Amino acid sequence: MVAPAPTPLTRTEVAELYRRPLLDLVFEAARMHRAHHDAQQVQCSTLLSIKTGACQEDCKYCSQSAHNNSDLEREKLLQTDQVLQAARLAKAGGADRFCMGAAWRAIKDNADFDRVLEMVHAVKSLDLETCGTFGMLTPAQALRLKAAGLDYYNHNLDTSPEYYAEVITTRTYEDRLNTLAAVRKAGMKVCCGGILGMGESEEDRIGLLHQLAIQTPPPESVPINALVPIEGTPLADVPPLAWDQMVRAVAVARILMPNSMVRLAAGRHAMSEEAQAMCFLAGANSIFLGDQLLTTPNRGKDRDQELFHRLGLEGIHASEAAVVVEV
Ligand code: SAM
Ligand code: DTB
Ligand code: SF4
Repeated sequence: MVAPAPTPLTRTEVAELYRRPLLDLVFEAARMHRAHHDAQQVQCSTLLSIKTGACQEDCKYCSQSAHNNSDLEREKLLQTDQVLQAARLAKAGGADRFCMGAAWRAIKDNADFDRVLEMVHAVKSLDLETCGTFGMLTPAQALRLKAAGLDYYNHNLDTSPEYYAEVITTRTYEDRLNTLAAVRKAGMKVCCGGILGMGESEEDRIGLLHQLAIQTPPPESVPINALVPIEGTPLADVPPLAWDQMVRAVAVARILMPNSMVRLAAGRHAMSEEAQAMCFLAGANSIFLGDQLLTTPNRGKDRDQELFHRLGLEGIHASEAAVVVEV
């Protein structure tokens, strides 16, 4: 007998989960986490902006959009050697994955793309996992990235389909989904999440989580970012998010995507250690490690090492590479 098709997850079900009493929700998520993962282990990625600023997209949260007035210094595409040096430092600093970000609307088939392929290949040869986020890409470009050694492609849905146009007008949700399909088809792992605290409603946060969870298969990596407010952007003065909203989002992501890595991503430096602890309990098992995200500061390794020690977490690797890196 053919098994009946599973009923699709509805947004109402996600809403019910999201609005459960906080401690019940966290308890359930922690149980799910422990059933699918080693709850002591936290995966650590380090970010590098390989091309900074002057981006054509109008993302209202971003320091790098040419439509915004942040006082960010623009920088052309780095040289492969510079990226390789940063990757060595990231490895020595305890990261297991190196993520390269470019402020592009989309990849173009030109010499810059050839250089990015070279960078990916070089970073991969250091025995690090590789991740890239370079904007929209075609199926053919996705295949070239995969062939160069890119393990993960990060491309976020950012928010609910309804709120999307309030935040970005120069591309659509559909555009994002098309790139994600190309990434998947090329055989790379998908890193896809969003940003909370952009003035969206709770219903929008639920909508985002629903969209992530109904992807087949769901993303292997789910970054939950809290908005890092940037002066000169339209979202600079949005009131900060209540701490329980991050915990709820992490917990719901964990329950709906039990096998995925859920990353407590940007915004950790503005969160209390207690709130972060609750996120780890609720199933977050990945972070960005180091002093810098793409264009904004991160908590830094020393503080994170202390936090991991306090919570009994592991995953910041003391690498032998520290000895061979010349700074
Ligand atoms: N340009 C590419 C793109 O948009 O896909 C890659 C780089 S972009 C900076 C990567 C992601 O960083 C965005 O999708 C967004 O989710 C996140 N991000 C950017 N600025 C942020 C901010 N101020 N606070 C939190 N997350 C942010
Ligand atoms: C993701 O979801 N968060 C990272 C990564 N993917 C590329 C980026 C966070 C950027 C935070 C703001 C900045 O440093 O510019
Ligand atoms: Fe450009 Fe990405 Fe920033 Fe949007 S989020 S402005 S696409 S760099």
